[in-house]
Amino acid sequence: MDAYIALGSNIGDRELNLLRAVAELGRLPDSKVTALSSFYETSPVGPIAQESFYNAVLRLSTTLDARTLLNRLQYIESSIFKRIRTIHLGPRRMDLDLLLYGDRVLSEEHLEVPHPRMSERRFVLQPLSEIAPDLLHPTSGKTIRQLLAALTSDEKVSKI
Ligand code: PH2
Ligand code: MG
Ligand code: MG
Repeated sequence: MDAYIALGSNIGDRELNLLRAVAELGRLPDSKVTALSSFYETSPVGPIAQESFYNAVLRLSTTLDARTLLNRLQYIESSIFKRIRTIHLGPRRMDLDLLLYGDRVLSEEHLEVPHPRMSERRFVLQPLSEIAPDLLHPTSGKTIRQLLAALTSDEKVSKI
């Protein structure tokens, strides 16, 4: 299965954090990183004033099921990056979000794919369109390129 994962960091050495996360994702069992976007510096989105983020997206070819993969992402956040869940949408050393799991549509507790906010976020769509512009978003039926073109927000997203 091809899964797409968004990476974000706005505490510490943001570039090093992304590199480390890519390496850890590549070490997951029965999984291989098959595409990686550029790294982007992005203005923080949401209600909290915080440092700018570095964001990226990668494709993982994996035989792990979606729930197991999600647990693995959370384990990397907490064990490698010592993330403690405090402020919702607040600063973090590493945030790993499961965007898409093949063309599955899942709506379970803590496991929603496609990620419910991905279509509004330039910091997700810009890197995703770099590696998968023609991929169909399973619920809207639009391509990633089309979703990106439809955005009106003026978030800053620049390649580093
Ligand atoms: N993540 C958030 C909230 N806001 N803004 C940017 N630019 N990048 C993020 O990864 C991000 C955010 C919550 O997960
Ligand atoms: Mg997130
Ligand atoms: Mg998250």
